[in-house]
Amino acid sequence: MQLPSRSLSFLIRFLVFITGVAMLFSCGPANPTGDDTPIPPVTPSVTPEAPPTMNYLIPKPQFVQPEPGGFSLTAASGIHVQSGNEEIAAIGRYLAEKLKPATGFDLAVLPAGGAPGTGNIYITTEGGDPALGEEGYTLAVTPDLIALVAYMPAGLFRGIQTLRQLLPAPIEQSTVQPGPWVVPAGVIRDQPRFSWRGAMLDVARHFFGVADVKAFLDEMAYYKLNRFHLHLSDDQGWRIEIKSWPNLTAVGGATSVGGDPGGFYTQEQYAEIVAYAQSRYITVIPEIEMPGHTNAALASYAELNCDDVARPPHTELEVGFSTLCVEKDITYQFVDDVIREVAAITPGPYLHIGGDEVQTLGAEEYNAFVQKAQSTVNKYGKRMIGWDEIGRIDLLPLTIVQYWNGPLAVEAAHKGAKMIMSPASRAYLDQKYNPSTELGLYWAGYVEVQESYSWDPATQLDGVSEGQILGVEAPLWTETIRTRAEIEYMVFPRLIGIAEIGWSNAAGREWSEYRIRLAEHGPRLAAWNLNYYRSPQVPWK
Ligand code: TNX
Repeated sequence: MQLPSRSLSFLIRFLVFITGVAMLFSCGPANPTGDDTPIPPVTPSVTPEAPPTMNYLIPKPQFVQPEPGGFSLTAASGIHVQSGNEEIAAIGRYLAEKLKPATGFDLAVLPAGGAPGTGNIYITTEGGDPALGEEGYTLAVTPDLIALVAYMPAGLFRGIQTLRQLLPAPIEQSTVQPGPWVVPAGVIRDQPRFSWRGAMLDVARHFFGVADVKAFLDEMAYYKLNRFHLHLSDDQGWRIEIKSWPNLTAVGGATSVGGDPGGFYTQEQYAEIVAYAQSRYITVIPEIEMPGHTNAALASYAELNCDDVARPPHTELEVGFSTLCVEKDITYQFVDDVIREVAAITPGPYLHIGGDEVQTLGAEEYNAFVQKAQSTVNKYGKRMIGWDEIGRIDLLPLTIVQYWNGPLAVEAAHKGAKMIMSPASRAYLDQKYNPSTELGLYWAGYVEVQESYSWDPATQLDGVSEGQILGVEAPLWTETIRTRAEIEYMVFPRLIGIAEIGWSNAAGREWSEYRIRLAEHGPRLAAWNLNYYRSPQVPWK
């Protein structure tokens, strides 16, 4: 049976805005059309009990209205996607792919001519409320139908993560599980607090290949993160092919911290990462450090040094000693070439130039250099981002400052710059959890799961208000991190809390409640074989 889509959007508005909906459902089967059209009975006639998953969503949605009963997903359920829209069809296929391993169901993805009949999933932007913005969605689950409606496809993708979390935890297993696969009934209306919800991976100190990055992106997507910052160059390694300066990877790409093996992405591999991220509605932000943190470049090309002598490779942890030669024209040719090539393979609007920890330049030299880099980034059509230290220069109106540790970012905020909040003492994923954590550093203090969750971006810094803050980002620096399992240990579960800080309202966000919800995610992380840190602060399942 086909329901006209106008009736569906009526249903959703009805569910969201009218009170007393619970009664409607508790008095017998609901008729989703709101008219008198008969609907076939639900099979099986006794719905297995719905799991309490609505209470365990992370990030916590803005509005949740539970209803009695649930929707049973069966092998006969279809995923009906708005017809004539390939982007939404791809989102439907993504959902089918995520549900297949544990259910064993090969769910059909079908073009919908309006809302489908009983037992199906419907995914559409038709009737989507513009007030939901780019990433908001409404998920209405009745015993008959799952209707996911958003204003934009990104909202549908975020809503699918909610749907995955509403299913019982075994849905994340990679082999067929017994089920049943019941989604609790109710209405969720949700949208993010901040537009910037990010994670950073340092592939310069240790290199991680495309497969590791894709796994990281999948984990980010599950928690509705939308910015992936790739730290592509540093003293110890250069990780992105630059066709006009091939030694950057031939020489600079060969090293890592501690003499470990190097590596780099070809431009094609980088494009593969960008496309994979895009398919998960994640924007990639490439970072090329300058003028400091550049020993790998200085080792690759003698002419980038003021004394024309190539530097030896640097595989120790020490920072702050290196700088491009800011007096030479060739340096600005280098900066132009690198930014041009990286901008050309980066569809997102941002390019990060680092700019931190330069101990070997005077303030004037530093300022003049960063000012020029800013013009170059702009010339190639991107918005520049830099760490705290760029707060010293005259910033263009669209330039963004990433706060990590110092007062200079606050200075930038006073000049009107927008900010990304990555306070080291809260958001740094490379800081040890406690004194017995073997991996990681501890210069910003130990960051247990509670510390990384219990803060608010809008009140973290005196004199910086919510309106200036784009959002949050958690960086993983990899001086001590060599393997995917080690990444997982430092990132999880802390990144999950950062994702909630970025998405959910500050009001009502409480560690004592969050830790219970987080515990429920343990079996999901375990189903992915994720090597997460079993913090004693969390009552893990
Ligand atoms: C500081 S954060 C750095 C990085 C290090 C990190 C280690 C920032 C802008 N600079 O170069 O990897 O500390 O925690």
